[in-house]
Amino acid sequence: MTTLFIADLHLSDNEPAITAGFLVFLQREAVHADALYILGDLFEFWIGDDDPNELHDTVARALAELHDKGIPCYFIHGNRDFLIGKDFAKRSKMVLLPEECVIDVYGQKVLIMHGDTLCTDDPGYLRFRRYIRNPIIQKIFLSLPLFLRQKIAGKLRRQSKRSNRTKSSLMMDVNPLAVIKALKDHQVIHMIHGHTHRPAIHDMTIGGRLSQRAVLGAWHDNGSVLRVNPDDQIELASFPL
Ligand code: LP5
Ligand code: MN
Repeated sequence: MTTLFIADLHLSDNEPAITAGFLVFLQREAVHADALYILGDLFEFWIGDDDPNELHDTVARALAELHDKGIPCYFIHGNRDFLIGKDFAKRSKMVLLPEECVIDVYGQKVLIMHGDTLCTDDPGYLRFRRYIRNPIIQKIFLSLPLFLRQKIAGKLRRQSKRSNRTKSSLMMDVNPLAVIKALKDHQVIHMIHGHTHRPAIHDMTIGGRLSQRAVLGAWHDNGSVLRVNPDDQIELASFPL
């Protein structure tokens, strides 16, 4: 019995090895799991469920197959694929979860999220996030022709890469106080997130209580997965693609 958590695969046509590795992961590992949680940035970017990209179909079919074998898949949006909507969820048979969610993992309450909102030392990003998460802005964006959406997404990606080069490593990591606040707000001592691409399991003491924050790794040359089993054992593993 195992529950699996992954994030930050950034699937795209430019990285066929990661897609191939993901499909193998679904067929070899996820198929034996109790559930699969994808905590955002499954795709490099997402410009609408109506994008006729074949990769999206391949991934939707593979996830739907997993569901049909009895393994539920849950998804939390990342900062790249926050526009994944009900249509893709239906095609892939994934359950879309809210951006912060407390789940029960073998009797243990765990807060899951993408992790970008914990990066409170990066006010520029948080401002940008507020803007692009505005439902009116999203509606306008989704009503644009696909080629224009593609162009804007490309521009935003280039802009993001440029601005990330100027940000300090500390600025792009989570803020410790934001972590404590999230745990307190949700009254939990366990948290799992991605986004920072700094896979680790951090043990902390908060208010005299042992607490744990697991950070999922991004998929590049290797895949990355967090395995949790009923004996409260958690393992952060990396595997070749
Ligand atoms: O993604 P990553 O890892 O590079 O960096 C993130 C933050 N960047 C982003 C932007 C995404 O990469 C781009 C997503 C494209 C989605 C496609 C759909 C678009 C729909 C839009 C309309 C509804 O999330 C980065 C963080 C980093 O994580 C670490 O946490 O620092 O934040 C930024 O780069 C934001 C900048 O700091 C501020 C950007 C101002 C942008 C102004 C753009 C003007 C161009 C307008 C074009 C129309
Ligand atoms: Mn991210």
